Amino acid sequence: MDVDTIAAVSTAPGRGAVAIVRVSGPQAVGVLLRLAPELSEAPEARRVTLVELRDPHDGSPLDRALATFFPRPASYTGEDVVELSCHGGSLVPELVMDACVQAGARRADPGEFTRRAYLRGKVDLVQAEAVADLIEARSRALHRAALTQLEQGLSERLGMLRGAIVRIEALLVHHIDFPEEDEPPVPVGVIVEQADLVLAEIDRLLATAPEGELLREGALAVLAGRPNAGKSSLYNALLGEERAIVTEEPGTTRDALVATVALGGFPFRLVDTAGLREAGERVERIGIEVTRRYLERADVVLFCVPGDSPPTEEERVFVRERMGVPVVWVETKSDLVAASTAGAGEPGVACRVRVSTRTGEGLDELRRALPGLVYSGVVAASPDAPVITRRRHRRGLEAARAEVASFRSSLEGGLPAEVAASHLRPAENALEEVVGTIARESVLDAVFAEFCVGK
Ligand SMILES: Nc1nc2c(ncn2[C@@H]2O[C@H](COP(=O)(O)OP(=O)(O)O)[C@@H](O)[C@H]2O)c(=O)[nH]1
Ligand SMILES: [Mg+2]
Repeated sequence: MDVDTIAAVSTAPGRGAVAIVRVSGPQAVGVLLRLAPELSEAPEARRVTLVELRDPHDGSPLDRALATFFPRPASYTGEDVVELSCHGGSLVPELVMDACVQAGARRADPGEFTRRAYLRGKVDLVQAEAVADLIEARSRALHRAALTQLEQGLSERLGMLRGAIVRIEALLVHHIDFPEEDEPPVPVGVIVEQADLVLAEIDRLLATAPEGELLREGALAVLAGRPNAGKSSLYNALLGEERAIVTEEPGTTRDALVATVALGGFPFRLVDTAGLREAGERVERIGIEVTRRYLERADVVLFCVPGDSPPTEEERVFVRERMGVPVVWVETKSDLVAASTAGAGEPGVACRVRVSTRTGEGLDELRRALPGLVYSGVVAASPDAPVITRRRHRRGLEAARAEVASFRSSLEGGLPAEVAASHLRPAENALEEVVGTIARESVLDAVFAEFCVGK
């Protein structure tokens, strides 16, 4: 195969003690030998070797680095890989990169190392995506789901499903090819039963998709409540930094602020909004409109009511109107008043928490309560069970499900076995495309586009 050799800085840019330049391809060792003329041959495999890196053109010194050679196929990409651990910062890694290019390597595209790993069968497509998730993960929950995918938990499950469909095809053969065979065909009822088992398993996986996709995106948690209720203070406290402006003047937060934060180990997109009330001023009115739009999409609402002033009728109506979305009644400024029962027993309230951003009271309780309100299914499921975290997976499973369902109804409806069976191959293909056993270029482009350079 005629492949070029690629190189990239695999560590994050910026100041850092060490940076790793990764080189992969048939010329990986050649590139190293041109950068480290003191070496006369490839260094020992998978052993760290101290080398002086020099500019391939004029021999001027670039850095002292540690070189590790991973011969194919036992490397990340399945090709010859050389990793150079050089000094970090903005200059040295770039100088080493330039030298690699002079020595014959090409700068890698985003995700190209993992794409090569996929093309050489080192990982399947679901595992490749898990690598991206692992890098992106900011919560332990996504971290865990990604690790399960990396360990092929999801791929194995999809493979088992495909195997079950192939077995159904085999059962049908008796109906199609050998009508005169001595062996009696398997009764239609038995085949339908098998199809039902496949459908049930697909449904079990699909049921994890809503929460699984939230694991990657973060559940939308919207802070709402009257102006001055303490929303922005709570937003800052949950983020652990001063992002929203806190003032004594009502109506300061006019735009919505959104930040991703892990709460109780699960990812949330926390939204601070303008206060809810009929506003006179135009800018504030727009802010309130924005708030309403966020509320419509919210996965959970943190409804803030200051403990030192009783809830109004409008506020109680507001909570009742949040049908289908869990509402946390957050009694704010708990340092100002003794415990109250406001919000208790209020219809629509999923739980009540008293918080104070002054004393920190209730903040941990709130953090712990939130995941259970949004991620209850995933929390309840065994932690290592595979979870559908991507639209791509869901679409593939839905396509497979539709085909198996058509197969089942055709067979039951008395259509000829070969007509019914025509749905099985597309079902298998849909599953294979998720795992990446078969892949269209456009699918690969979409999967690897979200990677960073060097992965
Ligand atoms: N005592 C006390 N005051 C608070 C607390 N949280 C917020 N405040 C004050 O309440 C006022 C309004 O807070 P802010 O977060 O801007 O409310 P928002 O309009 O709902 O965003 C500010 O003066 C805050 O200092 C709290 O927990 N205890
Ligand atoms: Mg505010």
